[in-house]
Amino acid sequence: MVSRRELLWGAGATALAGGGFAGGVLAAASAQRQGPAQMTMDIQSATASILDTPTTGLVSLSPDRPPPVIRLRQGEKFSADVVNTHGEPTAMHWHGLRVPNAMDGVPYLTQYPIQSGETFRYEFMSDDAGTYWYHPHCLTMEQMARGLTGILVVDEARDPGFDADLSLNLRDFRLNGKGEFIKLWEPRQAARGGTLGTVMTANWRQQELLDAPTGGIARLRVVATDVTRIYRLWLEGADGRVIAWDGHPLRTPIPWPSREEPLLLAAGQRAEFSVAMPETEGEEVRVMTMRAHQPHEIAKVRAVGANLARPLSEAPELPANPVPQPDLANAQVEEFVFGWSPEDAKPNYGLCGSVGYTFWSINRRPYEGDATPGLAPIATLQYGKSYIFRLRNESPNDHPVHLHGLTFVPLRSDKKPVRSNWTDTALLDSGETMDIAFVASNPGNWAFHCHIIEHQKTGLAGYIRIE
Ligand SMILES: [Cu+2]
Repeated sequence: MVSRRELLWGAGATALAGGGFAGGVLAAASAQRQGPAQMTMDIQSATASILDTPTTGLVSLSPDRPPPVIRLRQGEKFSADVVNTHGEPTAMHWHGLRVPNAMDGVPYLTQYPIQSGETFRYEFMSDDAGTYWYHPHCLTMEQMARGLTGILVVDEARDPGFDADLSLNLRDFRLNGKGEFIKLWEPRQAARGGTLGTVMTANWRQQELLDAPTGGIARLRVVATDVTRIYRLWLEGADGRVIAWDGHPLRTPIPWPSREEPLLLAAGQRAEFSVAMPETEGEEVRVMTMRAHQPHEIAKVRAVGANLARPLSEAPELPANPVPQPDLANAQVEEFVFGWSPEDAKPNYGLCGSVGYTFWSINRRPYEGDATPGLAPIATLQYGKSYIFRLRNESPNDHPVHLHGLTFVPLRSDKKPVRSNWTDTALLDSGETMDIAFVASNPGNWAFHCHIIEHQKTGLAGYIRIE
């Protein structure tokens, strides 16, 4: 059995220097850390108790814990040796980070799959601080659905000064009452909104409990790493502010969510909150979401220790990340249509999984598969130029569309007000057309796909080239 302490070591709260709140992290994370961080990520089978009985057949980086929160520091080199002892091919992607193309972890597009027994070294530096995540981009429906989705935090070059730094990795598992995996997805759901899990978790726990100083200001990072679900989030029992969205400090405010107006967090997206902890020790802040149309408490943050009595007005400010501003007056418009497109798939020669049929397409073209010889980009962009992508969802389902290697800003939508916050994953509602803008500032071949993994694996994928 995994003790609660060990689970926290793996995935929950992380201590700030001198803080003393729960746990360490896998990469060197403290303010005292010197020089480049190096770590080994050993992909392997895992067993852990998500229900009352142990669940086997999980995939993680240790035998009995969730994938850890990996921390690196803004502007410092990071390197990770991904060691594959799992038996299936894999490749690691760093969702939201503007890494060099060769480090992006997309099989056949940026590297060959890491086969069992092989090691691949990823090395990069992030100019952007904030909350990101990592997951394999090969056999994704197998490996992600079985647990291999972890939070990646890039700490600001200068510590902003929160009293606690907490992370929640939200994801579901498809388990029966005995804790055994059931069929990971259903084709009839893949052709619609996607197959939801049966057990909702935060940090692989059904009722996660984190600690933060009484009366302090906690930074709470919430990451939707589920393969399907669009979370509807709010917090109860505390006042606070939404401070960052998809890794980046807000440019346009997002209101503090409530049950009536929850924050929608789609698969792949992240939100950060400044939370004014209760001033009475033992009181709890409840992290809520909707489950089957009912409010559901997914985690709690408990006030511990002496009252710091720090008002919310003293909440730290986050410095902006150095994302290049698109030149809208001279931007070139490219149009993309996301739609339905059932057909039998063409043969896929790759090692990273093909389901043999498609439901979805971009520009009427279902993705031919990672390893298809001569696979062409769906758009070719000129390095350094500004672009507006007009994203049209002609399907009756929602699609969180993710662009690798770049950070973009939503400009406008024909269905809802959009906020001009930097992001890498835009939730397109059914029937919606949204314009997004960015500078083609990172050369290479960048995957562009829906983050409902069943949609991605059944055609809603492609890549763009910046040259
Ligand atoms: Cu989708």
